[in-house]
Amino acid sequence: MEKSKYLEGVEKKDLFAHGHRACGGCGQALAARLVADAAGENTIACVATGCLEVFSSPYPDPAWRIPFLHSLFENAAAVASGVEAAYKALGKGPVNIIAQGGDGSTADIGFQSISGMFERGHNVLYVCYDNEAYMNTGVQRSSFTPYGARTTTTPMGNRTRKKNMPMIAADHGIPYVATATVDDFRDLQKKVQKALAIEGPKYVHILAPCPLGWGHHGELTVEVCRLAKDTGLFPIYEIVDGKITNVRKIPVKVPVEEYLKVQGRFKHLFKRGVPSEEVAEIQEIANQNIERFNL
Ligand SMILES: Cc1ncc(C[n+]2csc(CCOP(=O)(O)OP(=O)(O)O)c2C)c(N)n1
Ligand SMILES: [Mg+2]
Repeated sequence: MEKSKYLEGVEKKDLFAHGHRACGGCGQALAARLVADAAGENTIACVATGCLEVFSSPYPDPAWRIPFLHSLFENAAAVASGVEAAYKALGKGPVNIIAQGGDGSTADIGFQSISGMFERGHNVLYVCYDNEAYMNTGVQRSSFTPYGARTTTTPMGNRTRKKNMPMIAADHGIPYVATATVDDFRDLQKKVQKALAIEGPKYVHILAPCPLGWGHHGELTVEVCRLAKDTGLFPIYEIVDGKITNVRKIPVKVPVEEYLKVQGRFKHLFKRGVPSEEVAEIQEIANQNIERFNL
């Protein structure tokens, strides 16, 4: 393939480089880059349909500098399982295999192929980029959409609570599960490397704010992550061999209002600045997390 003009000057170590079409401030683009660079060159990315695949793979300027396989919306984990089995059968490797998908892919349509991959014990890391809705097709609700959030299919605010995927993953008995956000590069990359060093199926769940779908300014993506953690709405922890460990303690607890008010998707919860009763419900969710994980 002819080298694109966009590739001039790209250093070899940028394994997810420029040449992608993500929106400014896209949490998922940042996360994908951090994951690729943490994993290193000896890595194969198996990516489900979704924003990441669409903005990172257009010919002739793909952002990936590692082998990249685009699967369907529902089967990144099944494809990654096949790649791992093929490497084993051919006696090749070792190689890092990272299945990657959005929240819709992970929580909903790809759920059974992830469960199968965990249950069969494939040596694959699954990374979920959680932007809490189906962004690629126009911000429809997924089962990771939080309570109260407005999406195009929940115009009055989502009525259900977010599915707890890290716990569901851990309950498969897999050796490593972790949560991370894109405001703490070092923590995220350490978790990817730790996961890849462990034999068997691993799951890393990354909160990846979407300025378009969440209605925050792109430059606030990192701040939004910090607020998600400091309110207790997105707990940071690892589960190693079934035991919750390395829980990030909240330095100063922040009321959920601070998190909700910077995002357009929660604007309807404040009538003339006054919080509605849904805000109290969301605070209750945060309080339950604080208690459950001892944040
Ligand atoms: C079987 C099937 N149904 C629907 C679609 C359309 N589709 C493509 S991507 C997508 C949403 C992706 O959402 P998510 O996994 O959260 O990723 P995001 O775009 O938010 O990063 C949908 C509904 C599809 N490609 N295949
Ligand atoms: Mg999504």
